[in-house]
Amino acid sequence: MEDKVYLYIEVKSVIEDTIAAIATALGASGVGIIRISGPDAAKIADQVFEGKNKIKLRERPKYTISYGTVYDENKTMIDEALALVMWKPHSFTGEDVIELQCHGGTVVLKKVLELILKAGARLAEPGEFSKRAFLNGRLDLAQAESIMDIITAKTETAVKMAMGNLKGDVSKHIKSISGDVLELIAYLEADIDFPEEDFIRLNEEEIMRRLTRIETQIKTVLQTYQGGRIIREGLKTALVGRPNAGKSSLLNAFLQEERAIVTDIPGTTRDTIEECYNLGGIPLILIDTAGIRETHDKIERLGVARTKEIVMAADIILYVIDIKEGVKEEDNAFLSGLPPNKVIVLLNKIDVYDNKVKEQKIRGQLTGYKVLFVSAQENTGIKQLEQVISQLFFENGSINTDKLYLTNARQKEKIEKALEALTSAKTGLLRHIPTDLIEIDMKQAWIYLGEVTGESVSEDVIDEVFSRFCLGK
Ligand SMILES: Nc1nc2c(ncn2[C@@H]2O[C@H](COP(=O)(O)OP(=O)(O)OP(=O)(O)O)[C@@H](O)[C@H]2O)c(=O)[nH]1
Ligand SMILES: [Mg+2]
Repeated sequence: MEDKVYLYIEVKSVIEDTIAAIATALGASGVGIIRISGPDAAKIADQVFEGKNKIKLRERPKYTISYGTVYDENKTMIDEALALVMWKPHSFTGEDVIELQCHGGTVVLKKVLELILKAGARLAEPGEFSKRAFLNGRLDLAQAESIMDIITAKTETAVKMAMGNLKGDVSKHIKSISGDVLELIAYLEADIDFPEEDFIRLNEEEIMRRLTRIETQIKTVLQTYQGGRIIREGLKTALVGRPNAGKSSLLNAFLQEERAIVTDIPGTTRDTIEECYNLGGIPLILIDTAGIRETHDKIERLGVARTKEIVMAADIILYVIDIKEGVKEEDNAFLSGLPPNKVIVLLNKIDVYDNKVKEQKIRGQLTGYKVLFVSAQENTGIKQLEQVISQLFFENGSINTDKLYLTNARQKEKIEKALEALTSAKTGLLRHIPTDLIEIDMKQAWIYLGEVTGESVSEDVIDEVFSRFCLGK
């Protein structure tokens, strides 16, 4: 444990260079921003930027803006720009930061960046600005990770949730749990170190009670991950079935536009089509696939193979059957290979079908599956389908945005490991093994929880987290 904390301190002390990167997306746009951060930020910026008022940036008060010109080494004008100054520690990174707002063209921005690098800055690695913010104590690790969630959010709900995490919702909760773990460790430690002394001791029953309470809290956090991941990444929903069942028509019905080609020729869809649809804040990633059948057509065969891959990775499989055709052998064969809890069977084309007797028979053939009757053509049953989907994943069928959702896979993994360590401590306690061995498990749990927020974390973990960020963030 000490090793890890020590490493963290060591990393903190090595920031001495100044980094720069283009912080905005490259392409034609009104404004493009270059961010410079580090002890020489102003000195470097002063070499390429000249304010109209002739005042050096390093002499400007914090949070001021200067209008001026960027020149190259031959005093040739490269661009007009605005320079923002932020002195440490009052900046995102906690260091001196200069931001140059130039015109947004790729060539101009790259040229200005090149000049800044020549003047002594180093090109920032992906996520390095955020990494510095973390190392300078501006953000903890879980908060830093939520920045990427905000950038990549697919719906407003996802942004709202990521904002909550940036404010520290996850961190606060995890820190409170890890505080309870630490308190228990302190009791155990006192018992080991001062066995003779007279102080309030926790008996085994009480230790077990507290361990179980912590375990329940951790489990509750972990349970929110499925919902959190869906809000962040979207729910992969595959439309699958035999050719002509109406998969592409259903995609179009969801999107309310003619996105996919629909014909009465079986085998119309060859490649997969993916579209995002906002289902009350849940990003539904609808994937239309090639109808499954044995075929000699080379392209169609590849399409069918792709359908099978998509199905394996899907969160929900909407298995579409043309109700006029009924359930065929191929349907049973395909359905039997799928996990029933992921499948919703859609009996499509009810607009041209009113055989109640046969309907009952079809239902009987599909016991164990959720079955819905729909019509892509007349848009019947789509709302009901939406409700069924949201109820599968969220209590009361809707997202409670006030609730904490764990969204990050790395954080989840660490919390799972903390849970394992706690469970092992409980098993040890039941077997009456010596207290110092139980304490080892407890400390391990505490370290894992600390790795979520970055309180106890190694350099490797830090590098791993920030390498997933985009350039300039
Ligand atoms: N009456 C009726 N016809 C439908 C409905 N849905 C689809 N169809 C028709 O069924 C035919 C096939 O529809 P598609 O959506 O192309 O079927 P698909 O499952 O995507 O077929 P493949 O791409 O070949 O696998 C078309 O002629 C559609 O107009 C429906 O709800 N009612
Ligand atoms: Mg199709």
